[in-house]
Amino acid sequence: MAAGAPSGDLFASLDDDGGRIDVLAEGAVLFRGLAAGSAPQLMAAIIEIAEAAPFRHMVTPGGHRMSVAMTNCGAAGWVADQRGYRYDARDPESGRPWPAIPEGFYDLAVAVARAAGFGGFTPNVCLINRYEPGARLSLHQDIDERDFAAPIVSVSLGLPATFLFGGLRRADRARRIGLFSGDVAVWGGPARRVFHGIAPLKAGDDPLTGPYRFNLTLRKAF
Ligand code: MD6
Ligand code: FE
Repeated sequence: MAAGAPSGDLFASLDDDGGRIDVLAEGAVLFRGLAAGSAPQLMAAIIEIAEAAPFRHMVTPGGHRMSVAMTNCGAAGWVADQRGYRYDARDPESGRPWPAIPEGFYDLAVAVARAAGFGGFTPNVCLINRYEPGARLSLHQDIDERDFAAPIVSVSLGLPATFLFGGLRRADRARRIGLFSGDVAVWGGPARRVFHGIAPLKAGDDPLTGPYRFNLTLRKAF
């Protein structure tokens, strides 16, 4: 963990001079810049994963080619195709198991979840999203996991993005929240099923990721 990382319960950590913490909703906590120090190592691990399981633009059951490119690591990976959305133990492109979750991803997710009040988080999958300029993620809920008691830990790397944070109904008005490289969010509890998305990425040149934004989401899928 980076120096100054929050530890212990959330409210104690608010009193530390570690970093800024934004509470988006009950159960949704954003640790600003927490992973900034480890971003180069996280990025190196993403490159290694993508050598074994390349980024690809999945096609949704409705026939829409996603503008976000995705890959996965862990015991299963999230996939979309004509048949639907699911977690699959194998990469459909290669027929091979997905690469393992790097220790650095796992340890970060467990520690940040604990700091947000979710002790005992044992993620077994990690989705990796890559955004190029104009790429977006439309409003969605993450409901393909079996266990909604476990939170999701989300790490942003590279170019900034605007996160759309809605409510429990698709029509609920979404707040717009800036996400920057190194920001780590934990969502669980009542916030676990809120609708959310990413606005079209603005072009830029990040020292670490060049023209891209990456996002890791660590989950307990089953
Ligand atoms: C992204 N994130 O930041 C997309 N889902 O690129 C998500 O869709 C997401 O950040 C569930 C929980 C946290 C997230
Ligand atoms: Fe999501």
